[in-house]
Amino acid sequence: MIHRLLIFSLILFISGFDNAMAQSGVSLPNASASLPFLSPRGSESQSSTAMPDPATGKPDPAAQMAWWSDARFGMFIHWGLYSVPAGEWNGKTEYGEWIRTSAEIPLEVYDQFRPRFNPVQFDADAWVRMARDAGMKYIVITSKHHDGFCLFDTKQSEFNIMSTPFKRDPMRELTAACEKYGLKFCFYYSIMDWHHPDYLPRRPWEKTRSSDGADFDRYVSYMKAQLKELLTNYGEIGVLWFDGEWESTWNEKHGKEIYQYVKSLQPGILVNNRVGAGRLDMEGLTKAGAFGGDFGTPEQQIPATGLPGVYWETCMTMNDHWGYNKADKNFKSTKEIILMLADIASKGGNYLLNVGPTSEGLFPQESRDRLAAIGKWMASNGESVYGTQASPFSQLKWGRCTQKLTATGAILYLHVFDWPSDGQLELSGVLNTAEKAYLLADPAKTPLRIKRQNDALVISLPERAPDTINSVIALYIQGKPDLTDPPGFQTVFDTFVDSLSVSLVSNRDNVQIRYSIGTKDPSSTSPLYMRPFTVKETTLVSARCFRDGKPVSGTVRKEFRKVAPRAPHPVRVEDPVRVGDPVRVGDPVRVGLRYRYFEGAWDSLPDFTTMKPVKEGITPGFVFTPRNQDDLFSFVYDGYVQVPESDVYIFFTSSDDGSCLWIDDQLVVNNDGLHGLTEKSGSIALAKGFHKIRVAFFERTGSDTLEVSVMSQTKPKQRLPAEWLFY
Ligand code: H79
Repeated sequence: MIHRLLIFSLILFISGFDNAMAQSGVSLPNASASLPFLSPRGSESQSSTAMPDPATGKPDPAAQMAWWSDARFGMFIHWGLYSVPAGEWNGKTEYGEWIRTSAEIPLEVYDQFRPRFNPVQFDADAWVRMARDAGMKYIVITSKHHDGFCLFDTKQSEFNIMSTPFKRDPMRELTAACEKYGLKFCFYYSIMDWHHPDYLPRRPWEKTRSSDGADFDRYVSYMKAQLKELLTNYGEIGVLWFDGEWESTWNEKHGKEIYQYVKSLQPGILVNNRVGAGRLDMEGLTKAGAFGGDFGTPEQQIPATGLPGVYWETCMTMNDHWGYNKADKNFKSTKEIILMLADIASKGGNYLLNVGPTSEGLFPQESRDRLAAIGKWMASNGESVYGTQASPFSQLKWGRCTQKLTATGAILYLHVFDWPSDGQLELSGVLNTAEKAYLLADPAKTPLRIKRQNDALVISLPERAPDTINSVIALYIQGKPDLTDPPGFQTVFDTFVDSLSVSLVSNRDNVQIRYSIGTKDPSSTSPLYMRPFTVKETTLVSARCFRDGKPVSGTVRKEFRKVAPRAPHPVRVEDPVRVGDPVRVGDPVRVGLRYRYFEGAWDSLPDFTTMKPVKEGITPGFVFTPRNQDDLFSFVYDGYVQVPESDVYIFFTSSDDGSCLWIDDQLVVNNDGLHGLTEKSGSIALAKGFHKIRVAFFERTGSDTLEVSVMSQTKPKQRLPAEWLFY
């Protein structure tokens, strides 16, 4: 966790926190792009056949990934028995593909959806055409979701599409249509299975469903038999997309075995990281050292930056459900989706966008509308998405960039989200000679005027943007991109109490950093940055890279604000205090914290004020004792934290599931919600002495962790010491 945080902080500080998305009126998870020149592969490997490495005889991974990486855009389809209730059960309309478990529907009752699944309107040809017309290059469909229902003709279980009134194998029809339209056909397959008698564990609420005689090894054999069917009966499959791997019965050994098995059946196939057991929650990447398949799978989120050396694909719903939900009209706009696609491509990733068809076999109208609109954009601008690499710039004020290397230089695709009002598009930090530029949406490729202004290329644009969402300019440059990002501030804190040490760094060799105080751009005579300097008042610092006395990058600016610390509480102690020592002066505070322990099923932290705890008492720190059960509980810790000096403190909680931290009744860390191990942080200025602290944590199911850490300018990040805690 610590390493990850450091790397992420570094990337964030290098790239700054410019939020171009906010300016464009759309909020995307984050705005910065990737580090230069480190995308997984060169654009030269366009071949879709994986040639074995002549030295090792093993297939070359970059060549195997080539079709997928070039594709950039695919369709996810969630379709199954859950499409019949369409999200509704017992008057509630909040469900999706998880309905069997979320609404606690017994096996026999759920089985009643089978005679009602008859998608007579299903038209494989029309589905694949809608994907193709949207510009999507592959389709990943649920061959079996967590409910265990198989959407294909399997001999391994009765619980499949052939035992519905439909009696057709939609997978066979989709295979044919994908072949016809040139899309790669791919299968989603859930490891977790709430139907198969040998799958373990049972759902906690399935009290009457015995697990006597269940044999997980036999379940793995069942999986293999089904995977064999999927990989022999439907031609060439692009990807096997596993999911539902997080329960305790699945381990890395299973993952490696299944991965090898799948590859033995189709050597060219790609397998996502969820085949293993090392996924880091919804960020979707694999823990260091764990087995991670061929690519990472962020779910419902876009990484803040590119991930050099890592193949990844963000999967995302168009509304708030994967499976069809008739009540969910909360669809993302076409604009949001197009900007996300550009954002993802600029970070070197793929976008797998979901459709949840109805049980009649139709795509919801809202999805059809969006697919058609995206397709219109892709028809003019697809060149800036397919086969591109991550942006070479860390950030661009007006949008995003993707690139393709050519024999003589590169094409930079400038995705302009915010059309400049003065018609001048500035691209800072580019030393290459520009060859030409034109709008991708202009079939005549009318050249745009380009002029040089120090380190920047300035392109003159027509008054009106050709596209209201994202107009793309193809800019041809000579030679390998010679680009310089503005310097980055390495200082973690942007507020301080007394003084702050400010440090700068450039990711480019052979440049000098010059800085100035205030908004004026640093010039060749501004102070040369040699070592960290100290600010004692609120200060705006501007910095820029120079070479041979000439600016070679744009300017970065950051304000460091002096803030007043919150006054301490009138609690005094005599030094030295050791854990367990009673405190003798002032209010009667002692080392430790008060805790309250609750039981219940929550998706986020409830308001505990009116709730009666199951237990309460004193604890030395943030531990889960005493408790009665491993799941469905909550702890609230209250007391004082004694900070050693007046300073700005960053507090962190790392928890699975949700947690929040308050200091002096102010919410500092919001890490709430149902999630795997996730770290969040927040800062607050505190005067030396005692401050109220409260930490609340809840655990639904699965593994449980709560770690509370702290750092200040003078103290590196550490677990919040027990010696600082009092009640
Ligand atoms: O098929 C769709 C969803 O039904 C499925 N994945 C997408 C593609 C999905 N299953 N579960 N979830 C989404 C959310 C589950 C999250 C959690 Fe966990 C499971 C929280 C704790 C256990 C995964 C593993 C995230 C953290 C650890």
